[in-house]
Amino acid sequence: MSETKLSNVEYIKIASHYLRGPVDAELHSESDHFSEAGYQILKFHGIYQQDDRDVRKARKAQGLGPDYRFMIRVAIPGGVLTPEQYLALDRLADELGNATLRITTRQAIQYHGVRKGGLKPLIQTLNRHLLTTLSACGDVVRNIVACPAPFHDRQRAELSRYAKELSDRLKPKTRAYYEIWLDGEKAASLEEHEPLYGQTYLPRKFKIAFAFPGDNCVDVYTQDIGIVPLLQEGVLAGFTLLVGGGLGQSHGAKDTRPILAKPLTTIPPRQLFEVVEAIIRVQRDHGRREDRKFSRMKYLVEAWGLERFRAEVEHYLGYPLPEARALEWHSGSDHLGWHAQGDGKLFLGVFVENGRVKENLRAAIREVVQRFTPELRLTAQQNLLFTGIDPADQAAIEAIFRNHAVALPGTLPLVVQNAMACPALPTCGLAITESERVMPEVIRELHNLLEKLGLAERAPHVRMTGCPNGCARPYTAEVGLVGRSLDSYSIYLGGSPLGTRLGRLYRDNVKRGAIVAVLEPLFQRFRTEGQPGESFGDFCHRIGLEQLEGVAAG
Ligand code: SRM
Ligand code: SF4
Repeated sequence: MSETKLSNVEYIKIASHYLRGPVDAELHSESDHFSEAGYQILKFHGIYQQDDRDVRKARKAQGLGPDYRFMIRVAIPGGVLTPEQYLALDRLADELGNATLRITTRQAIQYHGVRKGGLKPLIQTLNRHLLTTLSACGDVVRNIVACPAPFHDRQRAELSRYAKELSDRLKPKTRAYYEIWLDGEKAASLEEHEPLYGQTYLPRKFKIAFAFPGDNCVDVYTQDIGIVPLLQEGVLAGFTLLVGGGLGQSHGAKDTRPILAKPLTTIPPRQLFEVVEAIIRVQRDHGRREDRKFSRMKYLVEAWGLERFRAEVEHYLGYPLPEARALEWHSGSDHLGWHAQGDGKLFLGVFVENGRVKENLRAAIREVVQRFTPELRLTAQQNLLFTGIDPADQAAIEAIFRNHAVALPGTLPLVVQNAMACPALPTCGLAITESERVMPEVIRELHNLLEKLGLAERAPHVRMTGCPNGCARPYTAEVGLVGRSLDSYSIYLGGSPLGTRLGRLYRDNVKRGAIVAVLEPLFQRFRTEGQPGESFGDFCHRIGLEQLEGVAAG
């Protein structure tokens, strides 16, 4: 790491003394917000400083500064919540947030609109319910994602256990979180250590997900490390590790781009933790720290190539890594609707539009949790599973949703329930366009078109984001809509419904109101030329975007 070339955030991390300063001091100041250094360190504690962008201009015109509010992200490994934890999260949304909960694309929960004075009470209450925001954001391993389907078998149970244990092992060890938010005693000595991360933590955020074999609901190729169990005769025989995935790109930085993770190795289960830690160490020591646009591990893997990367991991481990086994996928969809768990119980996957739990939906979920106390699981596609349900309660649960006028999967258009959008405006500081607030309209307009063409049952997976960072993973979708400039979007096509292929840029700068019209000729051609069982994404990929461009122009 060259002294002269570090990015500013690296110096802030060093000066923070293991994530303390200046958050510890600024939390108690009169100000309604934190300094730049405080803002950077807050992220490691799961907090983002934001302002209400809807009122930014008007306030400026009145000579006022930003209306500061905070986003708090609760890290929930594998998205597993007890009913008590869920009800506590729900109460806090009214007490300290904006009366909504936001299920994220990594099985976490976010609060928006929290004031500075609400941060400490919120975190303290979460902690009483054994929930934490530590390392939900920041240059560390983020919330570990795992396929949430609660089928009752040994392999699923083992997957959850590995995900939880890995998450515990990779949490930062600093006591700063306890000192600042939970009034823990100050560390007796300043000789604190982060054995894995060191005092500058990782060069950038780091993401890990476990998929279940064949079921890619977690988008495993978009992770820094994707982990796929190897099952042999029903027994967990190993794990295949994929490395170097990530989706973010910046308009201004030409060499930034989405990249899918590549298969590195297949190892026995007992080696999982040490190999994952060795990969993290390689990124810690060799990832770029001078320019944060190029600091993700995907750029290191690209720059070195997979063979050199593997050799470096082997060097840290002291033993060679075998080749990766081939992977096969049969589904990339979420686990919506009613399913038998295999233990006499049922689970119900409920669609949460763009992950936003609010109003009627929030009331219905609360009532089901209070009356039937199911364990809950958040999905990586922003939805919610109620698990361990007695079949005798099925009708009563459906009645609760009906009474609250909430549509259950199966009664919703397919294209709607397969869609995702990121929060964007008014909370996200990086948003260029709307996303969550306009997706309901765009997706229903698309549904009307698909219905008109008789394609409603062959609906593609559509994902929208308000900027190119890719938070709702638009680049692996069949149709990706990415905020480009004021109310205009780039359209990406040709991703696979299995999440195994990136879409390609089809059109740039399409006004929101014109998106469906631009897609119409393509769906018309899909209707006549699509092969039986072929998805729209596979069709676009087979025909090729250059050919499709001709269709649109014609
Ligand atoms: Fe994200 C930054 C929201 C998943 C790539 N993301 C942000 C911030 C924190 C904006 C900021 O830095 O100021 C957004 C907060 C908006 C708000 O108001 O809530 C934000 N990201 C989200 C969430 C909530 C979107 C959602 O619809 O659920 C997801 C939270 C996940 C979690 O619980 O941890 C979320 N973000 C993702 C994903 C998808 C994933 O991880 O599976 C990606 C693409 C995968 C990847 O990381 O490559 C993603 N977010 C980014 C990036 C680009 C990173 C890059 O390497 O280029 C940024 C910007 C950055 O880091 O500088 C970003
Ligand atoms: Fe914000 Fe962009 Fe992420 Fe959407 S994709 S939440 S606009 S950073």
